[in-house]
Amino acid sequence: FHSNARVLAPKVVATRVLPQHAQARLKAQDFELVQWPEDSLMPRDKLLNDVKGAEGLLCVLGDKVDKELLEAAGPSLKVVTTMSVGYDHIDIATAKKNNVKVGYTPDVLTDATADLTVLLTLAAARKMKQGIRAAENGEWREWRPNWLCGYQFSGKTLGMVGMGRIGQAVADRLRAFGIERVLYWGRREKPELKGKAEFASMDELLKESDYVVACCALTPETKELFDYEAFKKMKDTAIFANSARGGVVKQEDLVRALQEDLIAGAGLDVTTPEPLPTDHPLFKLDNCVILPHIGSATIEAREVMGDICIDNIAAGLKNEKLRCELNH
Ligand code: 8YV
Repeated sequence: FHSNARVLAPKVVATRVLPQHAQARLKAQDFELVQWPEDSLMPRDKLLNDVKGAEGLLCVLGDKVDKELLEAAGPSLKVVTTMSVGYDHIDIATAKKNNVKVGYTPDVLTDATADLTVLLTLAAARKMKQGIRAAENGEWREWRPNWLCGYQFSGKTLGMVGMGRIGQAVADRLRAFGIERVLYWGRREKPELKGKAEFASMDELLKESDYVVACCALTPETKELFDYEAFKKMKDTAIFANSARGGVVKQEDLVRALQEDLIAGAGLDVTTPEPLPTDHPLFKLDNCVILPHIGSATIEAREVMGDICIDNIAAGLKNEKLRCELNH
């Protein structure tokens, strides 16, 4: 018996090519896969068009999953998954209203992101940008006792803004480097951290920390939290690192703070916008190290992130609970 009523394979739009193994898995799924084949942002017009009638959408940070996009997809859309732990680019309220499940990739990128945050903090504290430049530019002369001296971690206070999975992993790593006291500020005090870290007001944290590290989600409460006033409260020997979102910093104020030596240095994996134009004043500052949003960029993390996205889509299409579902 041959039925003409064979159910069509569900349409799934993927805005990026996934890491190798995940990509092979994705292709082997029983989807009608519409995938942007290039290593670049899927043009918005194309995405708005291709998403029509899709049941699943696999996206990344650069794709704005707003009301317009969710509505362009129409009522067929069952699941959106982002290949990230952050979901500030997704209109969660509209997704919820339209009964669209939202998946993300927590935990598996914690180590990679925490490692990179330590690297940034250390790079800023030890003047790595000036050091590399000096070594390459012929400024490296005889050994000089006062040349390129930075700061160490031993005995110092770390202030974590955001003490979730990544924040805690950063604090654990920096304790091993000798950090003596950890203050944190976040949505709520965490009883499980008692004895390891102290919940503090933002003011106290800024004033007392030698290292201030942002690992928080971008929300209305954290938007531009680091403005001129905040930098002014910090020690002039303080190092600031941000691997969260560029939006938690009022960037022109950070430029001023670094120019005026209100703080000693900054290490950023995230900026506004991304990519940051190469003529941006932050690039001209010796005391600012910038990386191109590579917190989760390890082979290990990215493969699992891809895997989770595929599992999220497959479950969502079957109306099942996602492997990593955002509870909204
Ligand atoms: C992602 C990130 O690689 O997970 C996040 O929130 O910022 C990075 O790990 C990036 O957002 C691309 O989706």
